[in-house]
Amino acid sequence: MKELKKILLGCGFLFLLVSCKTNSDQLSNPTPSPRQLEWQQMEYYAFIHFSINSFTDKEWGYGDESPSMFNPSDLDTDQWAKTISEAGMKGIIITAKHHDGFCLWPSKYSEHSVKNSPWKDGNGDLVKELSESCKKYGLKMGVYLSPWDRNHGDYGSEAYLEYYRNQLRELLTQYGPIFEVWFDGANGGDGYYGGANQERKVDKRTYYNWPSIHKLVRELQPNAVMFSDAGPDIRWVGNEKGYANQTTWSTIYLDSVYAGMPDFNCFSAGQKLGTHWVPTETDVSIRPGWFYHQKEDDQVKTVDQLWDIYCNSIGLNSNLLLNIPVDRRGLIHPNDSTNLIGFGKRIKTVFAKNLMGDSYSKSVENLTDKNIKTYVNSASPVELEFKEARTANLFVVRESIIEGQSIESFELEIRSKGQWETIYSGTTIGNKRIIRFDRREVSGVRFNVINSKAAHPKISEMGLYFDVVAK
Ligand code: FUL
Ligand code: CA
Repeated sequence: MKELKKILLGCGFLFLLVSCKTNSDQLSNPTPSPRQLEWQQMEYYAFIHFSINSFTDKEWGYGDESPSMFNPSDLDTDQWAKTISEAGMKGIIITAKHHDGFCLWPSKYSEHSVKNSPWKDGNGDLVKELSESCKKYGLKMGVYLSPWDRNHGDYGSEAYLEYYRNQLRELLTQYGPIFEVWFDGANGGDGYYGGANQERKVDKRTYYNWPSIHKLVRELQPNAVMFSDAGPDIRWVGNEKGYANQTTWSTIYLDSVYAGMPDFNCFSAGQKLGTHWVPTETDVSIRPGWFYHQKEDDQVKTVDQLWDIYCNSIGLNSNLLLNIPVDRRGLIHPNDSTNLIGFGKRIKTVFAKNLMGDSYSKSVENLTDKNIKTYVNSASPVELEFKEARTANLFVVRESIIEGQSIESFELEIRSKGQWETIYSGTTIGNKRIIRFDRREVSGVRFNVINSKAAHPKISEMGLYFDVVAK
């Protein structure tokens, strides 16, 4: 209740802030940085939660687990990378250290790591193996390094921050290019803390000295984007279910940035006149938990469920970070890989052919060239007619986000059997909007922008597709 009150108060405050700033900021038009733009085009990549929790059947380790428990029998990061690339994903973010503090690489600053585990007689480096597999399969690699550490005795003091930054330095200098650094905001308080077994609360806003951490990442990996509840580069979508907000602005008002902000709920839709470009990322697990639990072997999300998530995350101006809990052998379980590969095939099949390619309209070239730099100005409706009707049930539209995000409401009309009909009214678009509709014979498409920030919003791509599996 107290939490809810805090969130409501926070939202109220933000509302005030937004209404106060509306007039003065009317002309602000934030645009993505090159690193954000590159990240946004990745759209879909994997999260891997794998650590001691995979062996203790826990979601959050207390921090007192012995490294001897980490003992995967058949760990094979090539199997992960191969499956993930077959599923159509573009990268992998690994939990290099989760809240329990166990490190998947032999950090020279800690004994609580793979170097004291039976795996490879303590000579293994999982982050290194993964970076090599990613390279082999053309995937990018990202790292999750939990700010909260329930193992470390210094957690809560200045000395721990030095430790945290040292670890970050190792991860960002020893394993090649890193595309994303993931700062989790979770902090439950109690833990082992080097044997103290205490509750340690920190002020999430001030304790970590976020500016020093952001500076370090920029210095060591200038192309990496940083995720937290509110940025600086990417923000949390606000839930772990896989569904972005129907209205999703990539722009937000931002006064301070730190992982674990209590008012993150205010950020899920973003703000039309926001002053910073901080798009959302949707994180969700293919199973109920983030870590592997045998009892969830029959609860792996189906291809249909994953497809629904895809359309409601990537299709709502967000990127999709899909978690795969690697099992105790150190492999992606067959139930997960079957659905992942099936899902990859579904995506490939649906988007194999843009059915707008042969329209009469001259503008179609810029809309179907798969190049986000070319666009049409949508001051008047964008209307396309086809020589012959074709069966379709899915429509895609993209704004030229290089120029910012502008459209705040639109209508989609379809001509079927000679009749125009408005089949969808929506709000924001941004990087991509996917609209599914019941299959019909389509002989024309008309896209009307109703309201927009710019007088001439730019549409960079449009597509009409047929998903044979859907109705
Ligand atoms: C949360 C964590 O507490 C979960 O364990 C998981 O890592 C998820 C992605 O983020 O905040
Ligand atoms: Ca284009």
